[in-house]
Amino acid sequence: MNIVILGASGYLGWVNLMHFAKQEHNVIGVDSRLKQVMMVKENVTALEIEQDIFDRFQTVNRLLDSNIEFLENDICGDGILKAILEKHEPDVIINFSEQPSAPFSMSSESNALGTISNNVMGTLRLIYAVKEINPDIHIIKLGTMGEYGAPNIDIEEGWLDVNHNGRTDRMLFPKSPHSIYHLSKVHDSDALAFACRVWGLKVTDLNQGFVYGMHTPETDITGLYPRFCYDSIFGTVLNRFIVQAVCGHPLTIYGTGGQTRPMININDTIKCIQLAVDNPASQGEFRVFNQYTETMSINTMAEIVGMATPVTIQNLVNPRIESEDHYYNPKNSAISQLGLKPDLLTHYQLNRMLDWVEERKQFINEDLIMPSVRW
Ligand code: USQ
Repeated sequence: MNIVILGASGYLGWVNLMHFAKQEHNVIGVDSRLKQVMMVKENVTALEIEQDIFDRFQTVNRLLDSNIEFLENDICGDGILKAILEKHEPDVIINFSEQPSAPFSMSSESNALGTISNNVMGTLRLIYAVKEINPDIHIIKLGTMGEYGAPNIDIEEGWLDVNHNGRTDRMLFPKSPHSIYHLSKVHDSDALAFACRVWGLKVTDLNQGFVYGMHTPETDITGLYPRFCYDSIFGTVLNRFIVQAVCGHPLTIYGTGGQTRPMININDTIKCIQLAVDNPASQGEFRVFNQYTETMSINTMAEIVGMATPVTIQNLVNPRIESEDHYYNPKNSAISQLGLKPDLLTHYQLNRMLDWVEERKQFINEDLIMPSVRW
């Protein structure tokens, strides 16, 4: 199979790239280095010391006996993606190539505009490229559970059966995002649903919870880990708590910590994407998976970390506008029906992560931990 992975050097793109390359697929990784540029702009660093991306790909090819091709391209550019599709004839395109941070998107008007234009334009370029070059290509797109917000009703998987004034229809589930970043993903989903409805494309939209961890079978073989952020802009909450626990910083609970969030281990992300690749959407189908394996309040996360290692806790004034006490009952049966066997957050998982961070403790910059962006 020919697989194009957009956003191939990012936290999720990197581990998926290695996973598919090891299976002897033809894998083409595309990345614009946007994340590195943003990290320099925000003056933050990741915990893993980064090699040059071309060196990294060569190392993976040597260690996994794979033949990944890396293209440094911005898919928002005119004709770039069409040329890639014409040359490499993918069966599936997996799109991770988006500005991924809610705080970054809320840090200034210009970063809000940059987030919307990068993410939505990339999605539209993808739609037009697939429509014109080969509408049979299966698009797998990373969306987010944050598109739904926290409504006071059960959250279905993308679609809702509505009965209104005696008539029924199946409609896209209403969205209530709480950051410009999450809003950009709502626009993406709407655009992809449109492309399925009007042009018959086939799309799987993965509404993913926040991801934690750094270990996958391929990182264990290669020792090449994904970019692991723990700063307040790009780091996700559990990864941050683990770093904070290791360096003895109080765990930064925003507000009361009563907010409940969907989460998924990085290795389960790969398993879900494999399931989506193996079971493609049908022509004209806009298929949505709620891609998370468990939900937990921020307080419970902090307690679980505290059971594995001594921690102190700091309840900060919440820098975000979000409910800290809410109903939350999203459905996620699609991926389990396809056969996902999840790796939940166990003490084994937690201790592995703590050990990995402990080995890199000298690189932790505590100045990056406290939140710097307010909504
Ligand atoms: N939080 C804390 N303390 C922290 C950091 C975060 O209490 O030090 C809280 C936040 O207030 C929020 C929750 O933890 O309620 C999650 O925050 P996050 O920064 O881990 O994740 P978020 O901004 O929601 O976005 C992340 C990813 C994004 C993905 C999304 C899935 O960055 O790419 O789409 O998780 S979801 O959680 O469903 O929105």
